[in-house]
Amino acid sequence: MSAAAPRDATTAFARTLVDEWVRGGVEHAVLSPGSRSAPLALAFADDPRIRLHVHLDERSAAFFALGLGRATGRPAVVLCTSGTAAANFHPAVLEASHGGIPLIVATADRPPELRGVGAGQTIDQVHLYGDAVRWFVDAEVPIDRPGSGETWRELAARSVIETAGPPAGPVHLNLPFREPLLPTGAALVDAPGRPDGGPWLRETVSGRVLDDAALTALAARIGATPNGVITAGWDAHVSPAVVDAFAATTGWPVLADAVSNLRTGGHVVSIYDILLRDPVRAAELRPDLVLRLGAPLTGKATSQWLADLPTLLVDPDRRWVDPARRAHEVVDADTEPLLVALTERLTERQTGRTDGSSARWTAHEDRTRAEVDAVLDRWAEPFEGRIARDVMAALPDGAALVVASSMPVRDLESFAAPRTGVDVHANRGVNGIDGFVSTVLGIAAGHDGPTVALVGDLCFLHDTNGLLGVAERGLDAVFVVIDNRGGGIFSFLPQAQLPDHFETLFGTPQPVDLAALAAVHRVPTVEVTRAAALAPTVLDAINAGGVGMVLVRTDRADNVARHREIFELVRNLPHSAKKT
Ligand SMILES: Cc1ncc(C[n+]2csc(CCOP(=O)(O)OP(=O)(O)O)c2C)c(N)n1
Ligand SMILES: [Mg+2]
Repeated sequence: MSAAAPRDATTAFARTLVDEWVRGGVEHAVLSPGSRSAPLALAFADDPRIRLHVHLDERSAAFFALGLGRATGRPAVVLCTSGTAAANFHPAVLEASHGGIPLIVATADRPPELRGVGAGQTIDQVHLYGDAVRWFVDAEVPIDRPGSGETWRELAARSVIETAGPPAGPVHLNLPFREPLLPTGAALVDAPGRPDGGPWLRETVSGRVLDDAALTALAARIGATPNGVITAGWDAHVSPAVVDAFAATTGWPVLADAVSNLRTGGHVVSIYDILLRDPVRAAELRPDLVLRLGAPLTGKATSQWLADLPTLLVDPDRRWVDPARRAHEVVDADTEPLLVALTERLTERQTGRTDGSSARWTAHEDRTRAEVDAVLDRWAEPFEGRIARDVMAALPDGAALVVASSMPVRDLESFAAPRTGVDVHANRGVNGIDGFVSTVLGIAAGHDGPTVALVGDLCFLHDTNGLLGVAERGLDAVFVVIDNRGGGIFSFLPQAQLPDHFETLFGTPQPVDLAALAAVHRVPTVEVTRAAALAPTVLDAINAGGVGMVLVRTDRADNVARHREIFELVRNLPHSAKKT
């Protein structure tokens, strides 16, 4: 190479981005093969501080990166080549956006002179994901000019800040590269980072706390209401101990969805979804005020019961997740400090309420749960509600449970008992049944303990490309697949009464042998045929290590019948003698 050879800007740019991302806390990169993305692919591969995951299918790659973001709270970078590859990231970008998950999306692109002229593998990637991203940049082609290094560092460092939000969400860097794409061997353009080894940019953030007057007014309102409830959905961002202390002080129960990670503590009610299907109890238990933490509860029965009740919506990120328009007042403050401050204020007025509604609820919780559990325990054949209950109960402390959309997330809400020690994850941002296998494997890659998934057959089938190469990834995950041969959820909906169309348009059973399909990917399957065998089989599969499947077959019609039997049983339990 002669002394006059131009310095290599492309390689320097790629290595600078990776260095800056690492300084910002990025540990994982996920990529799919391609040529235009080669500069960054090589920079990731050559940096020992990065754990690199390569996935053929971009849709799977992006969901894997989403899973990493879920498990670690830090962004993974997902990289692809130009063209339709970038479009395959879209579902995961949407879930990251609506689910509030950090994710740095890097799409390689052709340089400007090759756009709009019919060049191969070229589409318009500018603002490809619309307003689903927190930040978009169509970067400049890397060139050697004074100050480029600083621009590159600022780009990567800012992407880390922007993806953290609040609210956290995806950012999109569209990165055009001009050939040559591989290192030229010439000296690199100089792009030194901060000498202390830290990121180029740091952000100072302040929490959102209510001022004194607002806090006093809110505490007065809550303190004057003995008959209130707290509801906790996903995305609540508060620790169970703080919610429990607040519940103790107000005397209010915590109706906690399993996906809130708050279904633990002495004031928690887990049986509400079944309980409130009984119109008599639903009327008896009607509160005067609702404090909502995180997203709404999942089940329809509870959400209808909550209609028209005065609701305080704690919404620190102003995400306005209030599809049924329940909110009467939006409280714009970080949940944890808000509840701590309210608990202090309320404690000054009184120490623990005895006239709160919590006692009534917990009596129902104990009694109704025992009745429901006794019926479930008597059913020897696998029942989907019991599967959800038993998987949650069987997990060792430190496990992550990833629950799929459709019936699994609903059954977990209806049937899982309170417990500590499990991190529950679900793609509830847009409730897709896509990308699930990859999300689970991404969570497994970012989580220290065992990872177990609860998923229906169609959701599992939707993303079996996520299993490509799984036996070589060194991951541990157990997929508990409920094979009811189709979409069991639709049997609960009015279309179940359309016999001419139901199976073809909604049930859609797939003629696939799931165990054989898993075997193609060298994933072993154990089939469970007795309900009582599920928990020990899941534990065995965890202990075996690697990725495995536990298959449980159920019948859709029988499943609906047994759900209804449970609801009927609860309606027929003796009601309290007291007339309301
Ligand atoms: C990407 C996507 N496509 C379609 C749907 C609509 N959908 C919701 S549930 C469901 C069926 C899921 O079946 P399965 O995973 O077997 O769970 P089950 O209903 O049997 O519990 C479908 C197609 C969706 N939520 N997401
Ligand atoms: Mg199914």
